[in-house]
This record gives sequence, C-alpha cells and structure tokens, in this order.
Amino acid sequence: MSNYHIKHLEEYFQVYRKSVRDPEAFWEEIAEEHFSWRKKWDRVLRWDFSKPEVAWFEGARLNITENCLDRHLATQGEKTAILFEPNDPGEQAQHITYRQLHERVCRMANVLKEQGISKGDRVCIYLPMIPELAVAVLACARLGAIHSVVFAGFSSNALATRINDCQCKMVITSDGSIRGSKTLDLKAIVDAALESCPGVERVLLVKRTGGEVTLVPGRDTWLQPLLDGASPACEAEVMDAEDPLFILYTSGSTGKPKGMVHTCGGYMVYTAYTFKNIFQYRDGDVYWCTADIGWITGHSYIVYGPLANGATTVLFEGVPTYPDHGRFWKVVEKHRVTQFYTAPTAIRALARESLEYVEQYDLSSLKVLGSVGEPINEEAWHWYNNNVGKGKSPIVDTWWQTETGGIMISPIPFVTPTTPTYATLPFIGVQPALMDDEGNEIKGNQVSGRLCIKFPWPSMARTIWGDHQRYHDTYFSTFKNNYFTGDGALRDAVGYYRITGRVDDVIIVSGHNLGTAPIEDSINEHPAVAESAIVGFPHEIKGNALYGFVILKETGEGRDRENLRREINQQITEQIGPIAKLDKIQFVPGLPKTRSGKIMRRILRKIACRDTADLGDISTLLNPEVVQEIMDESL
Ligand code: 6R9
Repeated sequence: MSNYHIKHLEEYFQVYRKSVRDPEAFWEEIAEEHFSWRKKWDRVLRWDFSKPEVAWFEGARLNITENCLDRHLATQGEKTAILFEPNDPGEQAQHITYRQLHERVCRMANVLKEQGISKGDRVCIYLPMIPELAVAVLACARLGAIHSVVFAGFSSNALATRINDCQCKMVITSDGSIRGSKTLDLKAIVDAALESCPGVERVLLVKRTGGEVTLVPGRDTWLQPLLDGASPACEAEVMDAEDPLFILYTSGSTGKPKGMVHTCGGYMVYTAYTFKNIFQYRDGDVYWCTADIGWITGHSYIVYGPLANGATTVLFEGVPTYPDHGRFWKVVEKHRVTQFYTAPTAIRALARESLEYVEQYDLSSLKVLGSVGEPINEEAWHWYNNNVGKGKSPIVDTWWQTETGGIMISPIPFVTPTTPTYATLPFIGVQPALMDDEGNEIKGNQVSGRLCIKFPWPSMARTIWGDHQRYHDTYFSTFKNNYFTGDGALRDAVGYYRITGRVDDVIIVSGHNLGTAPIEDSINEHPAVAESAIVGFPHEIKGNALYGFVILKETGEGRDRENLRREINQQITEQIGPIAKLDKIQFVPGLPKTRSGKIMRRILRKIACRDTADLGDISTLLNPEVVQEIMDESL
C-alpha cells in the first residue's frame, strides 16, 4: 500500500482525505507498518486543545534509536548513514556506516551512563557540526536522557540561560569549532557560561581544533579516551511514546526563550513519514540538508527523519562561502547529492555572486531542492530553480516551526505542481485554518488571515519546559481550540498557501527566529540607554535585518554616536549572539506609544521600511509629534 510513499496528485488527495476523515486510523496504520515498537499503544490519540493536552500512541513503548539504527543493521549495516564533509575541502570526507554509527552511539551512551546520566536527565550539547554532535544526540536518546542542543553560535549568556532553564547536569562540547576561515573557542564560551550554572556536574570535551584548553579538575574530561574504553554495545532504554525526547529552545516574543518539548513516538512517526514523502527519498539517494543540528531543521531532517528511513544523510561542517562561493555545488558534485535542502538566505547570498561558481560543477545528480526557514522570494526561487535545479528539480518550499517538529505545509515533489513563493498544500494529516481578527475561521479560497492548525499532528511540541501555562497562553489562547502559529498566510484560488510572515514580535533574520523583547532587554542594559524598540526591515540577503530605535538617557546624550552603536551591538553579541546584531541604530527623542503605553511598532516598521506614505491613524497616540521627528532623522 502506498500510503507511506505518495506518488501522484490523485493519491495525495485520496490519502489526505483519509488522514483527515479518520486521523487515528490513518496514523495507526503508518505507525504499525513502518516502525519497530517494543509494545503497541493502548490508544492512538487523546487531545484537548483547551488545556492543552495532546498524547499520541499512549501506552506504546519504543526507543527511537532502535528505529534509526538497530533495525537497519540486518539489511544495510554497511550502508553510509552519515556522510561527513569537513569544513576544509582538503580534509577527507568520512563515510560512517549504520554499523559504525550504531557502535559509536552505543559507546557514547555507555560513557554518559558511567558519568552519571540516566533516563530523564537533561544533557546540553554545544558542539559544531561534526559527527560527534549526531552521535551525542542519539546517545542521549538511547538512554532516555533528554538532549538540549544549543546552536554553537550562541553566546555564553544565551547558553547559560538555556542550561539553567532545564537544569542540565552535563555539557558536551569541544575545544572549538572551525567554520570557513574562523575558529571559535567553544570551551572558553562554555567556561564563561558555567560560572553561572551551578547544576552542571560534568563537561565532556571533543577534540576538534587542537586549540589550547584548560580543564577544570573534577568537572572536565576529554571524551575520546572514555569512548575508547567503553563497550560497543548498549541496551536501549525502553521509553513510553510520550516520554520527552528532547528540548529545543526557540525565541519568544517576550522574555526568555521557550524550551519546546518533543516526545518520542509521535515525533519519530511524523518526521520519518514527512522525510520520505517530501524529499521523495529512494534507496541509494544521498540527501543533504545544510542546516545546523542546533536548529529544529537539523534535528528532524539531518538526524531523526533520514536515519529512521535508513537514508544517507550528509553532515556539513562548513559554510556556503568557504573556500569560495561554489562550495555547496562542489559538495553536491563530489557526493552525487540527490536531495538538497537549504535556506533562502543562503540562496540569496550565492545568487549575488558570479554564475561560474555554479556552472563549473556537475549538478546532474540533483532530483529535489528544498527551502526552509523563511519565505523564499520570487527572485531567489527562480535563481535556485534555473541555476541549481536546471528547471528539472522541483523546489519544495517547506513551511513549519520548531514547535511543529516536522514539515506542515509543502509540495510533494513530482506530485504537487509548484508555484514560486507558495508552500502550497498541507501535508497529509495537517488541518490548517485561517482566522480573522475576531477569531472566526475564514472559509473558502482567495482569503488571508492568521494561520492556525485545527487538529493535532503527531510531532507537535507537547509543552514548554517548566511552563505549561506559557505554552497555553502563547499558542492556544488567541484562537479557541486552535494552535496559533504566529504567522500570517493567504490561501489562493486553488487552495495553495502562501506564508506572508510573522504577525507577532518575532523577526526572522537569515532564517533565524529572533524575538524583539530579549534584544531590547539587552540594549536597555547599556548604561546610556533609556529605552529601545526594534523592528525588521527588508534586507537583500538576510531577508530581514534589524533596525533599532534607541532613546538615550541624559548621560548618554553627549557621547559619540558611532561608539555607542558599536557598544550596543557588542552588548547584543555578548548576551545573545552575533546573529542578533542591529544593522541600523537610530537615536530618537521618544517612541510612538498608545495611551496604554504600548510601543506602536507598526509605525516604526513603516519608517524602517521607508514606507511612510500612509502611516494610518496616529492621532490616538500619546505623543503623535514624535513620529515626524523620527521620520526626519531616519537612516
Ligand atoms: C523550520 C523552522 C519558524 C518560523 C515560521 C515562519 C518561518 C519557516 C518557512 C517560513 C515562510 C517557509 N518559516 N519556514 N516562512 N516559508 N517555508 O524554520 O523553524 O526556526 O522555529 O522558525 O520560520 O515564520 O513561523 P523555526
């Protein structure tokens, strides 16, 4: 039966209808036929969005690593599971077979166990894109420890916040990372973070750069000698389907990051099923997703989804621009990559450079191209389609979120006809709805509204770590009995969805979610700053860039503006990371506010976007006069 692998449009509609008419029967069949369970579920789905409470495959027992590793050993143990392409093109690529990966994961799991980690413990993984990152993730899953991967570009402050929020006992890191021509001293960042993380008992270190590090006695240990001494076999912990698998932090529109909690059973079923269909993965393919495992895209579509399908997944340490702008295409040619999944920001950066960087490589192995992280603009879409896909590889524009765990709206290649800038149709089992401001569903086509999901899907996050109330308030309180995504969307005449962007205070910069509040908090901590507001404005490569409006304290008034700008960005870099730096900083006498004291970002956004012809009604503002002053001095 082809429910698992959809091959033409009629079949998509058929399977979609079935998945919506009787979701439980549908997902039960998928779960039953394509995974190995230690024990089957007592019930497929229990849910109540008002609480919210969602449980899939309750009562089932499994270990996701048995599905990603063990079960492939009998039939394809010698197949490459992870194809590691190092940063330096001169360093040899590594083909890690399923058997080798299984062994490495077991050794690592045994080390973690010896170091005191057991089921339910939280382990922070702060590593560059090297095989040990995937191995550490899977080793945690093997033991039932909850991994919390923190992208190794976050600063020590951001790292400490994440470690403390979920009380990690251990950090797995490396001496450093190498990306492009830059090396980063990760151990020093961890050391600084741990000054404020009293709960961390152990730090395990992978050697990557060979840079000098100081080990804190009793806390820090090199990993390799421990791995060498560990047994290559490790029984998998048998987990409940609803036990947490991992925590992954995403920016919120207010305050601290949200630790989204994903669970074992539903996450496995959904990421594996979407991977198979959305990339039309066939045996023998070489699949490459260029994301970092520090983001959800890497979790679901570098590690879990591909490995659950016994696929070969490329793990790339480097950057698209090193040693030159042809690196992606060089790697595609070298490994005969068949599916290539990247972000619009990378496409835009490469599209600016000479076409020779693309044309000198043989890209004929490519079958499917993917895009994720932000809306892909028309120009970038065509460049990708013409120059990389040569007009023959469908582009799957995949819309989804950290919270959704897997792809939600996307074409199925060779099945769904694509249209530039449209994520097209909901994936099997996904029930989107568009809402108006009053909270009513807008039915029919050629409409736009706020994008919600009406019905649970297996890989949805179950809660925010330690703060279920916030989970409820953020996602389930705006529209009754619906999951609210925070995005706006339109549905065209044929029912295709186009994501129009965030409708909350999250700005997507180079595909990374940034909440305005934590950045403003960071700016406001500068001694010369009284208040600030940031908004996004269009940027050729990053999609959006950040524009900050900053009110200085009297003490700051006399200071050199350029120095202040530098200091503010330095502060943001230290507290959040370089991705959150502001492109423009305008010092202003005041910020437009409503009478209840809320900053009117709508107006600031228009000023930042140089779209001030129609500012709307500003007469209700507390301080309308400030708007003209800000406009006169805008950058
Ligand atoms: C997977 C991921 C989620 C936000 C999401 C939306 C934006 C992601 C998109 C897209 C338009 C696409 N987004 N994919 N917008 N088209 N194909 O990116 O997760 O980091 O949590 O970001 O990214 O605004 O709400 P995450």
